[in-house]
Amino acid sequence: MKTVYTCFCTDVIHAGHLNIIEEAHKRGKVIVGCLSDEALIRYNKFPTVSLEERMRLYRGIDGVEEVVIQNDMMYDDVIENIRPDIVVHGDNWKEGPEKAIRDHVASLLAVTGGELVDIPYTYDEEVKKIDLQLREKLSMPEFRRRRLRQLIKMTPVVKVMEAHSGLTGLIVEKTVVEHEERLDQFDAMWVSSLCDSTAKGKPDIELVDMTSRFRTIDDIMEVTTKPIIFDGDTGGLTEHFVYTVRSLERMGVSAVIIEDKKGLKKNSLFGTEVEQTQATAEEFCAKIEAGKNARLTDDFMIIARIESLILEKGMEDALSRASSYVAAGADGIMIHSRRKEPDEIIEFCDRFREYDKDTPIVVVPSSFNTITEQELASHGVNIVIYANQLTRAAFPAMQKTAEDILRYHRAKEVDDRLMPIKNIITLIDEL
Ligand code: SPV
Ligand code: MG
Repeated sequence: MKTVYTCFCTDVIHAGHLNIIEEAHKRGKVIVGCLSDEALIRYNKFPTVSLEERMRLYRGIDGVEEVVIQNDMMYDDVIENIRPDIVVHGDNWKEGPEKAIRDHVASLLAVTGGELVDIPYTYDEEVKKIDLQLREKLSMPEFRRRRLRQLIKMTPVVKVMEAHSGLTGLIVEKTVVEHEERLDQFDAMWVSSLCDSTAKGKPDIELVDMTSRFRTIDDIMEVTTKPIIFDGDTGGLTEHFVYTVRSLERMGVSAVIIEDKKGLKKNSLFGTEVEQTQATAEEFCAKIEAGKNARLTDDFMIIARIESLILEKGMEDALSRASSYVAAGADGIMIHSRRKEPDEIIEFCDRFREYDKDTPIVVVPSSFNTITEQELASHGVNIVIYANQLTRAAFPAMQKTAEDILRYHRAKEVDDRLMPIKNIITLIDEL
């Protein structure tokens, strides 16, 4: 009897999966691998049920002999341990980023003498409907809101990319790359005050009002499912902040980050070149406490952002504020720096982690951009935010195109670097 292995990464069984099991069963004894939560999220498939529930679901399928956990999206461990005679999979992995996984499995099987069988992938109306229902569930406020806390537990580092419109939200939602035999994608979105203001042609000084900022969130939420971290600037007056917390929480936003500045806030990357005033620790703690009291669920996070390094108030000030903010109820600490080197961020994280092992640490490596996510995680960082790169990428491309059309009095010269018309009209999926 041959051993046939297939890996599932689904929360719902439909006709396509049953077909794969049937085809596998014809060839021998079927072992199903259940992809772990951590591997699933790198695969752009956030689990809506637990690993145990998924295993139970797969065990219940006729023809399945055994279910095992597959911890890595690449099959090295399972192929070494199980040594299947045959691996079956839907033929949809022959193209796109998943092709790298297929190629890797083929190379492993070439060594063990196993066979790879691609089963025609079923994508009929019923399967499409199930896919849509899953997306629907993932985009619901309750589900989306708690996903950030879940991610912090599930992955060594939560990767967050800036979004300021439906389109940029879609880029963060859908971009998956294969690099060095790994698939990767962003986990969450950052609604940056800098980029939201810039997109509206306004300075980053809390000028764009909350109603407009909520509208941006709504545009993003309409077309995505990933969790959102909102840049709440200073949080405004405490009396206003409590309303902001309620609104964000109700919308399904996962976290608000507020910074310990007061008065006319300017962007942190100006540092001490402009006048900016830091609130006292007591004032800021009172705002955190008020926000925590206004919150209705434990899922929603209020993260305190410390501006001491930006304003050159020193490491001791930053660390002492971190302790006070955590004691006031902050669900996370964001530490910011505008130095090119990551040394002060690393020092802060190492020293903070000496006495606080749990409170999530958030960083925004815009200036100190040489350090990798993995290195940051090794110093205790939980969330890495790429706060403005999409805006900074788009702006020069648009400006250069505008200049060249003016220069040449026609659009031919710029056409080579533009997305083809056919692609732009099919960029957005229709329901
Ligand atoms: C933002 O993206 O608006 C931020 C991060 O607050 S920074 O611009 O670096 O201050
Ligand atoms: Mg900001």
